[in-house]
Amino acid sequence: MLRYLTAGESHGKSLVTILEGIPAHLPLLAKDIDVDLARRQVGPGRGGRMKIEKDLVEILSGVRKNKTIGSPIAMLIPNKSTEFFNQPVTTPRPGHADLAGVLKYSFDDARNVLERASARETAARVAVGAVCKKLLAQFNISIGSKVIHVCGAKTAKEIAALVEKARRAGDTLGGVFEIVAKGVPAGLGSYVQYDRRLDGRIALSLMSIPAIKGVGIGLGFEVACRKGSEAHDAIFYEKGGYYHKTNHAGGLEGGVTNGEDIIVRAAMKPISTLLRPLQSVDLKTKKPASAHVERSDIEAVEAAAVVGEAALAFEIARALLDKFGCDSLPAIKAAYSKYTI
Ligand code: EPS
Repeated sequence: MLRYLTAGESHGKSLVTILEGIPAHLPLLAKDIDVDLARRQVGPGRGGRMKIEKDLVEILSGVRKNKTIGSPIAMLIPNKSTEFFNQPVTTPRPGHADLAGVLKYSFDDARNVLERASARETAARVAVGAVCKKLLAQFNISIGSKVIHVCGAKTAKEIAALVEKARRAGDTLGGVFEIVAKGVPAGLGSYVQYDRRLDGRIALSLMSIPAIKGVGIGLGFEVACRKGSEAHDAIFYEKGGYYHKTNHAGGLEGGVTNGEDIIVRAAMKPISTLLRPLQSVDLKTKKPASAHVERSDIEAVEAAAVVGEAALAFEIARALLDKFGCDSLPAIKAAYSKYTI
């Protein structure tokens, strides 16, 4: 069974993750992971923090002589920026976990909440996803993403102009990104139980990324407006294989992959730290006050797309190992090639 946990606060010493269930004999170097960590750091709306950090992973365990050995892979990503860690936050930001977390844990300081709720945690998820992508590449499965729009702006020029306008106004932006997995075999996931449906697992993984408010597979919400004859993908057969000429289902039918590309979109809300803050309430005095302002991004849709790739990579890798075994890469490959013949 493939699983992972992350730990670490945004301005604490470091982020850590333990990924367990990656089979033995997979070639793995830290630089394979650092490529995706770097991709997560960029974008026209990224703020000051990303100028301070240069996210690099240290693989602490699970790898010997540049190959996995089947044991848990522990990874560490240090934080350079730790200066806010001891500063209290008493005016929760609307849209952030600040108030809900303070109420949940009976805190009088939202710092205890925001340190962990911060999207900084997604660096650890990207490290996990990068390892999963290395595994998937062994089966010619690749995952990529693109930004569909940032608050309606589509081209790089339009996005840059909109970000600049928002920056001047002390405001923030959200958007939509798309992730596509190519080369995924039919038959991953299952319809027999709710928690084995791969579409459900993908939705959970995507929706749990901070700031994601909507997830759609294939046509997503648009499918509700179509007639059945325009919504479903007709089935064809040629040279020993079934195929579809359309992919409205986004590669998943009944919670099972159908051999087409997996296509997922996610909607991200605007970043909740506004430089021109919304009204809030001071946790100590209970009097009206402006929400807390700290350094933040204007928008991070490009970064969220990289996190989305990691989320999808993990879920596909987990489903692949569920089907073809989990101990040794050569044994899994042998099972896979028998299945695909
Ligand atoms: C982030 C790190 C954070 C923010 C951002 C994402 O760093 P800092 O709080 O020091 O500026 O830039 O966090 C949020 C958007 C959030 O809601 O917490 C990162 O590494 O991606």
